[in-house]
This record gives sequence, structure tokens and C-alpha cells, in this order.
Amino acid sequence: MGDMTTSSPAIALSIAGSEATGGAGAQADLKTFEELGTFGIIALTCIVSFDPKNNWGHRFVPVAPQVIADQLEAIQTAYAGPLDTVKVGMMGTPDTIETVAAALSNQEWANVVLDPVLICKGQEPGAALDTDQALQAKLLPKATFVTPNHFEAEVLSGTTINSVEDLKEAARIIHAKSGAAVLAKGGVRLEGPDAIDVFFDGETMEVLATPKVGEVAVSGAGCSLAAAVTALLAKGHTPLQAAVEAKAFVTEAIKNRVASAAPFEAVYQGGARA
Ligand code: PXL
Repeated sequence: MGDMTTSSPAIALSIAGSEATGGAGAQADLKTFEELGTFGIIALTCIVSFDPKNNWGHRFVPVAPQVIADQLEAIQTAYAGPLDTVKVGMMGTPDTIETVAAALSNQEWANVVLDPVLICKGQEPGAALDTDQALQAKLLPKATFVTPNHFEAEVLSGTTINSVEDLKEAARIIHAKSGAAVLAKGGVRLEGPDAIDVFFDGETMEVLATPKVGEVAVSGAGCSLAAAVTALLAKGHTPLQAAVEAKAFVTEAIKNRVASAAPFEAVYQGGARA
């Protein structure tokens, strides 16, 4: 047993998939956790490898449910007490969602940040629909903070989003469904000079606007934003403070993105430091 001192970093856990090129997923989470001064931990749910021979489609391999349960058993036992903040990223299958929901129920959490990664290219449409439904039924109710992108906000709210007013309405609906603080991301999908995200926690409605860095989406921006929120919540920020600072962190990561032969450039989490 190590000596616990007050200078121990806050612990941030991500339950997420590997994205091999390092732009998104667990890699983005761990790098973000480290940059923001937390002790990062991963329980891996799946491995995604883009296929350059097939238009960079997703090759998707789930981790066996027992192996996911084993990872979470090790993590939750090792850090019982200080571990109270978790990010839930790509699940990929209904079985994974079942396993993760059961592990989450084994302890109390101060913060459960759900990045509701919905249909992933390369999956069977039927399987993806099951996964979306399981996510909404089993994980959304456990979330204290949810970070849907434009598409996910449309699916979760059942609305079409073409304006900031639409995004606010979607955030209201998703909050009413989940009880969670909502950071709904317009990103580059809403017209205009700014990348607009909307924060709503049931009381405060804040429109967060930053000049767009470009008009193209960058790989890992969503994962890194949710991971930054997670790290900042673990360090004791309020949900709104976490949202504001996370957006600034990701803006720098986008400005300092890494070129790649894949269709999307990758955010660089060290950008805020550079
Ligand atoms: O950006 C969503 C995402 C999350 N997690 C993993 C991914 C992706 C998208 O490719 O591969 C593992």
C-alpha cells in the first residue's frame, strides 16, 4: 500500500475503445487525462482499426464481456474510495453495455460522463440499433453529464437540429430524459463563423461559442472534449466550469492537430501546452 498524500492526483477512469491511429477513443482519453493533471485509467471495450484498403472503414473487434468485467474489477478494487469519476465512451455492443452498466452499479459515483457514441461505421445496422437502444435504456439513466454531438443530440432528443435554438431545445429534452448536465455540440455542423456548444443542467443554459478553426471535423475532438470534462470534474470543477475549460482545451488541440493519411486529421492534446 502506497502512502496517500494530499498531492495525489485525482483519478479519472475511461471505459472506451481503442482507435488504433491514436486520434480518438481510449488513446485520446488517456492523453487528455494526463495533460489535465489526473491519473488516467482505461478499461478497454473494443478495438477499432480503420481499413486503408477499404476506404478507411471501421474494423471493429469487441473485447469479451468477461474481460471487460475483469478490467473493471481490478480497477474498482485497486482504487476503491478515490475513484469516483468515470467517462463512458464507445461501447459497440449490447453485451458490453450490459457488462459496463453492471460494473457501474457496484459503487457510488460523483461523476458519470457519458459520451453517447452511437452508430459506428462498419457495424451492422441492426446491431447498431440494438446498441443505441441499450445505451439509452441502461447507461443514459446513470449519467450525470452527457456530451452528444450534433447527430447524437438529434437521435437522443428526437429532433432535427439546424440552429442554436434547435440545439438548446435538444439539450432541454436530453436533460429532461436523463437528469444529467448536457453539453450538446454543434461543432462545424451548424452554419456560421463559430463552433457552438450548448450547456444545460436544468437551471443554467449557456451558449459556448469559439471561432471555428476550420470547416472540417477533426478526429478525436469529441472524445477529448468529454475526457477533458471528466478530468476537470475529477479535480472538483463545477459542470459549467468543466464545460468551458474543456472547450478551450479542445480548441487548442484542434489548432495543433496532426496530419494523417486517414480521412480526418487528429487532434493533439498537447496543443494547449505548445
Ligand atoms: O469518435 C468516436 C469514437 C470513439 N471511440 C472509438 C472510435 C471512435 C471513432 O472512430 O474508433 C474507439
